[in-house]
Amino acid sequence: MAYVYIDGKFYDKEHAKISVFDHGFLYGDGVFEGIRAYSGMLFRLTEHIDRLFDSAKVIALAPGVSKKEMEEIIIKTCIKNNIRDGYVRLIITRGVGDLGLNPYLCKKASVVCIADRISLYPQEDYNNGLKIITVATHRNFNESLNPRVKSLNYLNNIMAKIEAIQSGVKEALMLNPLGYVAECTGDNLFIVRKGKIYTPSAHSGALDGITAAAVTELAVKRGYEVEATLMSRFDIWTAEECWLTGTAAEMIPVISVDSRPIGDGKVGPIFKQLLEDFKQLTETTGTPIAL
Ligand code: PXG
Repeated sequence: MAYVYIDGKFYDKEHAKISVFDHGFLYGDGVFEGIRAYSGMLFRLTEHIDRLFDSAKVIALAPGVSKKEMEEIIIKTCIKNNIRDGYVRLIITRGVGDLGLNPYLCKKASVVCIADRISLYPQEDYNNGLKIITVATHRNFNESLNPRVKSLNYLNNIMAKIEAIQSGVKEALMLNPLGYVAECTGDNLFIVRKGKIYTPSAHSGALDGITAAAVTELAVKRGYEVEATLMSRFDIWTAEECWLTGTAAEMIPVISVDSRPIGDGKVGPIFKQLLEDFKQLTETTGTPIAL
């Protein structure tokens, strides 16, 4: 039986419900995080809680709990669900309000925590690599809904995902409004060009990926130069390697972008090396699931 935390109480899965008047449901007004547990430890928990609170701050949403309390909520939910390896979905919604946009009429934010399992792609995609395409749906302007906000309004990414799937591939490369490379629908992107590693810079229209930061640290430790920069599709098409990072997808190789094989069209050596380092990191570091 799975138990879901909602505003201070646990409910079994069937009874875990939020009001239809919650602005998270009515308007996508809220923020979320996805966190992984490996071997009884929550990977980069502080970073996820910090990002959640930053997202909330940007949309002027008071979480109603402290960061310390949020950490306890996550750990308690994992314990309640016997999670040692799994996935935590943490949500703050604007809360119940009127049938009108005004968030100031919502009395209190709601906090929801789900601890479950997640698997985005079959193992063969991790072994052989993904083929992806650029889609026509761009990431939002930073000045509208900044893609650094992990908000409950994911339609921008869902529209891109629909385009990819309708074209027969599983993931979409998204550009920013100026045509520079931003990210994929739920993952950050890396390439290797002439032995150096590149990823789109902070203002390119991507989420500040926590997995991406970890992989960057690992690459630097291995002696690679990693540059966060403006990237165009030229850089990707002519790269030797490409891969995606994300909490849900972890690290997944990309072997073709817009029908151009990346490098020799096979999973590359730098990816394989960093994947081993990443597995080691996730198995040996993190916040223990214990109170
Ligand atoms: N970009 C976007 C748009 C994301 O949503 C990432 C990059 C990777 O960030 P992290 O910090 O996780 O390395 C994300 C995160 C899902 C799912 O259900 C997606 C994410 C996280 C958890 C679950 O597809 N994306």
